[in-house]
Amino acid sequence: MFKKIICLLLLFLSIKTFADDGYRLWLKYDLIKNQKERESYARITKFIAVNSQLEIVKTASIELQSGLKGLLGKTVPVIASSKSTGGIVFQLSLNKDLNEEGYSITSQNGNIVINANTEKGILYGTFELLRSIQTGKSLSNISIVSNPKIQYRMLNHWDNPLGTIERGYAGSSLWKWYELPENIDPRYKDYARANASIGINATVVNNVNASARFMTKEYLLKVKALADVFRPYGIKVFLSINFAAPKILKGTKTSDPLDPQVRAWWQAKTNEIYSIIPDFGGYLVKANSEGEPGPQDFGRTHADGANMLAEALKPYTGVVIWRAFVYKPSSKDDPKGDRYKEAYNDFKPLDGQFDKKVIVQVKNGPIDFQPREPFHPLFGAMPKTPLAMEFQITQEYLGFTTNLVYLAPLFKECLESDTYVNGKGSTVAKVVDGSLHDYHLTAIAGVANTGSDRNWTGHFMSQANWYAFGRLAWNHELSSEQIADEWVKMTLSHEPKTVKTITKILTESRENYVNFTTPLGLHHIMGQGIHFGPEPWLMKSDRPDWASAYYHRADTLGIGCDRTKKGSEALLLYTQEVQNQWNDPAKTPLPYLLWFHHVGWKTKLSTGNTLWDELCTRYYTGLQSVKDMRKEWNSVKPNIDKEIFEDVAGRLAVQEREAIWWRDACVLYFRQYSKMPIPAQFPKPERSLEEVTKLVEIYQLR
Ligand code: GCV
Repeated sequence: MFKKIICLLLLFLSIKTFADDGYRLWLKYDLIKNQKERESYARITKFIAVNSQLEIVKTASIELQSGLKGLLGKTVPVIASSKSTGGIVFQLSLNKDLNEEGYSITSQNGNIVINANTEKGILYGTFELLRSIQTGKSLSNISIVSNPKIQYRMLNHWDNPLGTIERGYAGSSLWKWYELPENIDPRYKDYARANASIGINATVVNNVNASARFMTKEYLLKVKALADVFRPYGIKVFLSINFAAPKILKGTKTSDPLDPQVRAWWQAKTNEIYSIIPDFGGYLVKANSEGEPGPQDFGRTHADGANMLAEALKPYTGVVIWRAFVYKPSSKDDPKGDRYKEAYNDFKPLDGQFDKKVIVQVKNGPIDFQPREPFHPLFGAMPKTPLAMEFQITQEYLGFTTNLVYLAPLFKECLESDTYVNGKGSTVAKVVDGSLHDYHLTAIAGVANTGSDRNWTGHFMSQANWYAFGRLAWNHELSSEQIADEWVKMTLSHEPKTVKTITKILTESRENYVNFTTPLGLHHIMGQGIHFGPEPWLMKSDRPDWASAYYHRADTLGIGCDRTKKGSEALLLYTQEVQNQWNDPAKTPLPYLLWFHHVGWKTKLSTGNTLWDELCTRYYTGLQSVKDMRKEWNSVKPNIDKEIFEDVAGRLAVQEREAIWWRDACVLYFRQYSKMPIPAQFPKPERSLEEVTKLVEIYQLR
C-alpha cells in the first residue's frame, strides 16, 4: 500500500506541470507515465550485478541506478554478483567483436548483459540501455553491438581565462578559473555526465586563440581539478596552446620550433603537465592563423611546429592536434587568389612529413563554418596524415541563440560527401573514421555551444546540436531524423504527434535558415566581425577576404564566385569526379551554384525560374518557413513544459524578425545589380535599403 502511494505521488509530481529550466538536458529520467510500461521494465531490471571495482564501472552503476530510480520510481540494488535472473549484469570480458570503447547489450539467460572490453565500454553501454528505456524501446530480446567509429570524440571550448567565450552565446564560461582548483562547481560533473552519455571522450577546455596562462603551474593545477572530475566519466582533458608560450613566459628568447632551448622548454613543460595530469590528452594548436603565433614566424613549416610538440609528447599517450584553419591574405596581384585554397596550399605539400602523433584538424568547409559549404578539399588529399573533422556546434554563422537550427543535417551533408579519391564511395566520413586511408589515429571535434546559461546552450533547441554531434561522432551512419526523434523523446515529449512535429521542425530548420540567409550557394555575407545579421554591401574590410563582396561578386551581369578554371581555380583542388559535379553551371546542384559560378541574373535555372526570381523566391519562402515553424511549435503547446514552450516561442518570434531583416537586406541590395523587379507574387519589403543598412550599423556600435 505504502509503495502504491509513493508511486502515485511520483506520478502526480511528474504529470504536474512544473517549470523545467532545461538544466537536465536529455538526462531527465522522469518517471515513465504509463504504469504497464514501467512495470514491464521493472520486471527485467531487478538488480544491477557489478563485479568490478574500476572507477568508471562504478560511475556506470551509479548512473544506471539513479536513471532507473527516476524512470521506474524504484531503487534497484547494486549487487556484487547474482545467480538469479531478471537483472542487469555488467560483464567486463574479452569480446573480439568490440573495440576499446565498444559494447554489446544482449538478453542472456534471463538477464540483460552489458559486455565490454574496457570500463569505458560498460559506461557507454549503460547510457545506451538508459536511452533505450527513455525512448520507450522494448528490452526483451535486446541485441545491440556498438563500436565507436572514431577514436577521439571531442568538444573544443573557445573559453577564455576571463570567463568570456569566443563565439559563445549561452552566457559565460562554465569554467570558473578564479575559483579553481579548490572550489568545484557541481556543474562540472553534470557536464561530464552529459558528454559521457553521448560518447564524448575528450575536451579541450580553452580557446584556440590561447592564453599562455594555461602553461603555468598555477593554471595547470586548475585544469587538473577539472580532469579529476571528468576522469570517472571517461573524458580526457586537452589544452590549446599558444605557440609563443616559451617566450611569453620568459623561458626562452624565441619560440622557433627548431631551437634546442625551445624544444627543451616544451619537453620540460610536457613532463610537468604529465606529473600533474597523468592521463592528459594532448595539445590543440592554432598557429599562423588570424594573428596567432606559429612556426612560420621563423620560416618553419606547420610540420616543424607540430613535430616539435609530438617529440615532447613521445614518452606519453598524448597527441598533437594541429589545426588547418589558416589563410593568408592573398596577394593583390594574384588574380587567382582565393581564401578557399589557402589551407590546401599550406598543408597538402606537408602530407607525409608529420610525426605519427600528429592529427591535422580540418574545418568541414574551406571558408569558415558557413550555413552551407562544400566539403573541405583537404579531405581525401592527405592520405598519409590523419585528418580530424572540426564542426562548429556553436551557431556563429547560424543565428546565435535566437535561431532554431538543427545541425545534424549540416554535419551529415559534409560527412556523406564523396571525395572520389579512391573511387566512388570515398566519403568524407571514411576519411575521418580512418577507413579510407587506414589512419592510425582518428578524431572529430565540435566547437562547443555550452555556457553558464541555466539550460547550457541558450536556445533550448540548441541542446539538440550538442546531442547530435556526440551521437554522430560515435556513429556517423545514424540519420538526422533518428537522432532528432531520440532527443525529442528524451527531452520534450513522448506524445507521438508532438514527437513527429518537433522532429520535422528540427530536420527542416537548417535548410530554412540557408534559404533566408545564403541561398543557392551564397556565403559569407553576414555582418562583419560580429557575424550577425546581413551585410552584403560590405565592399572593403581590413582584409579583402573579410568583405562580403569578395564572396558574392555581384555586378550588373550576375552574382557568384567563379572558382572554375576561368576563375580562381579552387575547384581544381578536388578530384575529377567532384569537379564534374560542380564544373558546369547548368549541372551544378543549386545549393552549390554560387559557390562556383558567376551566374547571369536572367539565367534560367532547373526550377524554371531565372536566377533573380529564384533568389527572391528562396528569401521569401525561407521567411515563410519560419512562420510555419512558429505555427507548428504552437500546435505542440499542450504537450510541452510551459517554461520551455514560452522560451522557444519567444526565440522563434525573434527568428522571424531576423528572417525579415535578411530578406529585406538581400533582395533590396542585390536588386540594385539585377535591376529586375521582385516577383509579383511577393509583397515588397516595407523598408528601404538605407533603413536595413542602419540596423547592422547599430549592432556594430561599441
Ligand atoms: C577562434 C572564425 C571565428 C573566430 C575563430 C576562428 C577559428 O574566424 O570567427 O572567432 O577563432 O574562426 O576557428 O580559429
